[in-house]
Amino acid sequence: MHSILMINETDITRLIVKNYMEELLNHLSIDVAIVGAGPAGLVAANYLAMEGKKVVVFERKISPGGGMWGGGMNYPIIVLKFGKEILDDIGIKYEEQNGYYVANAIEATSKLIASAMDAGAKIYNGITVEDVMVKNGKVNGVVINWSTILMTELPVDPLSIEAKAVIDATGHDCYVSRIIEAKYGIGHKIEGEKGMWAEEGEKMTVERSGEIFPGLYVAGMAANAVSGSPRMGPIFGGMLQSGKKVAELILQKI
Ligand code: 48H
Repeated sequence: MHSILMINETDITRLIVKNYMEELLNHLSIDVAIVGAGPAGLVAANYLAMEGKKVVVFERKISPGGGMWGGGMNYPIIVLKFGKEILDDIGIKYEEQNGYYVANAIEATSKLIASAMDAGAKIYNGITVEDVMVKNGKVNGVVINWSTILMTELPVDPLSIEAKAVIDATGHDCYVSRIIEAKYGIGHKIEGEKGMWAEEGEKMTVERSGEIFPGLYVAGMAANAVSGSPRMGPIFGGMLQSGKKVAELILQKI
């Protein structure tokens, strides 16, 4: 006898496949593709989605959040000198101590994720951006594949998503920028990050965040590495401000 409470495995499968596919089909052509769901990418997603832009964040791991969950050396606490206005915008609690702002890394990371989604950004996890589309000298989309396919090295071709702007927020690897530098050049070599110097690293990361190739913007640790700036350790204001700056630059253009 069938009751309304009966659970059917194929119902579950149908709902998952249908909902995922419908959403994906609705996001084949978007305003901004963000590569990497670390703090910089998530902040950019927040500010772009708040302005009504169609934004998708592609994250190769199963869990978005990047390197912020672990704070410093896995003490889940983050420290900011600058950028507290971003904590306010997102609703992340903090305390002022000795001229710094101190927040819980788990609260901060989960709220960045939730608020981006509340604002309308989509986050696709388990998907790696393996390349970008370039037409007439401009980046105009991302080339994606399941992370699991890349991990198993199966020879499976990727799919493509068209975007008016792409943000490389892949952190230390600056993966997308390296592809563009190798295939087209960005006017200088990518040196990678330098040794620790928190104050200079924070400042330079924000300064160097922006468009490095037509249609390609770089944010967060990726901007730091592309510009050969000093690393800054677990102080996160630069990451947040970088994501916001890139969102504002893109909003002026699209
Ligand atoms: C899809 C990808 C791909 C790809 C990578 O490392 P992140 O947290 O990056 P940021 O820049 O938002 O924040 C950096 C910060 O966490 C940090 O490491 C700091 C401040 N370090 C200072 C120091 O001195 O060490 O996040 C990047 C995300 C990760 O989740 C990756 O899995 C993801 O990008 N990712 N996603 N396609 N090709 N490459």
